[in-house]
Parts: sequence; structure tokens; C-alpha cells
Amino acid sequence: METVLSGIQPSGGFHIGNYLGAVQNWVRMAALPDYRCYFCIVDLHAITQNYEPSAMPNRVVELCADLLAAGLDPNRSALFVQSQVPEHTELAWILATVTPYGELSRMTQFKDKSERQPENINAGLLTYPILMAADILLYRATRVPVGMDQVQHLELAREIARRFNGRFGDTFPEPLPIHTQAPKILGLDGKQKMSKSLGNTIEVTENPEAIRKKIAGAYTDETRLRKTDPGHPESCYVCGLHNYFSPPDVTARHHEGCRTATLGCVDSKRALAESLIQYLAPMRERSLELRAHPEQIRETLAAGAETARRAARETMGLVRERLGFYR
Ligand code: AQP
Repeated sequence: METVLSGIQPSGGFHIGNYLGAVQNWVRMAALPDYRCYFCIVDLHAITQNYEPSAMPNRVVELCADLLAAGLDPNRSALFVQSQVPEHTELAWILATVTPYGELSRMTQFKDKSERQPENINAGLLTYPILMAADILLYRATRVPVGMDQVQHLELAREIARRFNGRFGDTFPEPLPIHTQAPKILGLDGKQKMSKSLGNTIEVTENPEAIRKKIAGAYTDETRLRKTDPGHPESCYVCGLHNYFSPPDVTARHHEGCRTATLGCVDSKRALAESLIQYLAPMRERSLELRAHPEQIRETLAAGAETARRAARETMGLVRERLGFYR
């Protein structure tokens, strides 16, 4: 039996990058009997960015509704909120003592976020990967379904596990990343990663009109200036999204139409918007239904936290023993 852990920040609306890059795998792995799954809404990570405290409780409820609507079965996985299991922060402190400072300052996410929020380069931005390592190692997880943006952090988590094991004895397995077919979805600008905090997303619960408007403004093949210019579907953002959301015949028609200049970017965008609306409709409807019953969501999260706390206490018992802490 493999143990699986992954997390998502309540830092904005759940978007198609989160879904295609990570959560599709969460749903798939939770449904399989070979995996014991823990999925957490990582609010402790989210507070390293600028945020509004009064909006947080609702964001957590909505994100939980979105994850359930995406198909995550809470009876086959522990779905919980990170701050409700205090062992995450306790283990993070301990792991900080075996983490080289130099490695932390090399992380590209730290550099990017420091540039993005120069007025708030807090120490939590730097130590973020240690908390992520703690999230994973607390459950002694061996598989971590994440997008490409988390690979560097996961490599550091592996090194932290190695260093801890080397110093205090074999305690943690080295976790491996698990990717989907779409580990990096770009934002609507076609340049940066689609990311909640960059505001370049299509949310899973976005209404149809908003989807049409956003896709109309999406980036397309820069070399195709006029409709009569043949395009390059392989490097066109809109054609790329057809691969994931449109039926194969629609995708083939628009790729071919782009290549031969028989269909324009506007046609392709219109078709993509309708495909997305259709693809997302069941998730959107289900999430809106679930959001109308926040008490059920709270019950799900409470049950998940209980399961997570049990596993976390067990690991921390072992860790304290290894560290030689007074008992
Ligand atoms: N664009 C993406 N393509 C593929 N996978 C992605 N993930 C995130 N964006 C993409 C994966 O989704 C999981 C949750 O990550 P997150 O909560 O950090 O997502 P975010 O939208 O990137 O959120 P933020 O707040 O804007 O965070 P930063 O700025 O830290 O990226 C992860 O498995 C992630 O890999």
C-alpha cells in the first residue's frame, strides 16, 4: 500500500490548471485500493501571500466543494485543512534544522514570489518548501501528485528526508512526484503558469459568459497575424487547450483549420469556449449545490482532520523518539 499526500492553497478560485495538473490524479488515486490518500487545503502556505483574513473561511469551504465536485471521494481519502493538524508546523520546525539555507534561497518559486510581492518578502516565503516537506513526511507519503511547478520543492523534500534519516536513523521514505498528462497549464496570457494569485485563470465554477469573455482574450499563435496566415497549432495556446477540453473531432478540425488557414483564431476560441462550458458544467453545478450546504462540508473536513491527526500523532511519536526529546 502506497501513501499519497498532496495539497492546494485556498488562495483563490480552483482553476483548470489545478484540475488538469494535480487534482485529476487525486481523484484517480483516491479511487484505487492500492493508495492511502491524504489531501489538504494548505492554509498555512496561503498566508505567505497577501490575503484577506475575513475571506479565508469561505475560500476553504468553496475549495472543498470544488474538490468534491471534481470527483474526490472523501470516504476513500482524508480531506482536511492543514492548520487543523498542528503537527504540520511542529515537524516543519524540526525539518528546518536539517535544511540547508542555501538550498532554500535557490528555489525559483521563492525568487518569483519575492519579485511579485517586494513589500512582503516574509521568512515564510523562504521556508515554504520546509512546510511542504513536513506536509508530505508527516504521513510518510511515497507518492505526491503535483504539477510541474512543485518538482523543485519535492526534490528538496527528498533531500530533507535523506538528511533526517542520515542524522537520526531511517524514518521517512523519499517521496516521488506523480504527474498527469498536463503538468503545466499556462495562464490566459500564454506566458506565465496559470495561477490563482496571478489572476490569469479560468475557474472551474466560472459562469459561461465569463468563460466566453476570457477565452476571447486568450493568447494565440503570435506568428498568425491575419486569418489567411497559416498557423502553428502546436504552439498556439488555444489549440493546446482544445486537446484537453474538446471532443477529438472538434480538436482535429481546429488544428487543421489553423494549419491551413481555413479557420481563424476567433472561430477556434469560440469553439473552445463552448467545449469548456460543456466540460465544466457538471462540476460547476455540483459545486454550487455543495456550497449551499456548508455544514456538510464542515463535517467532511472535520472527519478528514481526525483521520489525519491520528496518522500525524503516530509519526511525531516516532520523530520525537528519534530526536531524543524528553518524555
Ligand atoms: N498551471 C498549473 N498547471 C498544472 N498544475 C498546476 N498546479 C497549480 N497551477 C498549475 C498544481 O495544483 C496544485 C495546487 O497548487 P497551488 O494551490 O499552489 O496552485 P496555484 O494556482 O499556483 O496557487 P497560487 O496561490 O497562485 O500559488 P503559487 O503562486 O504558489 O503558484 C499543485 O499540485 C500545483 O502543482
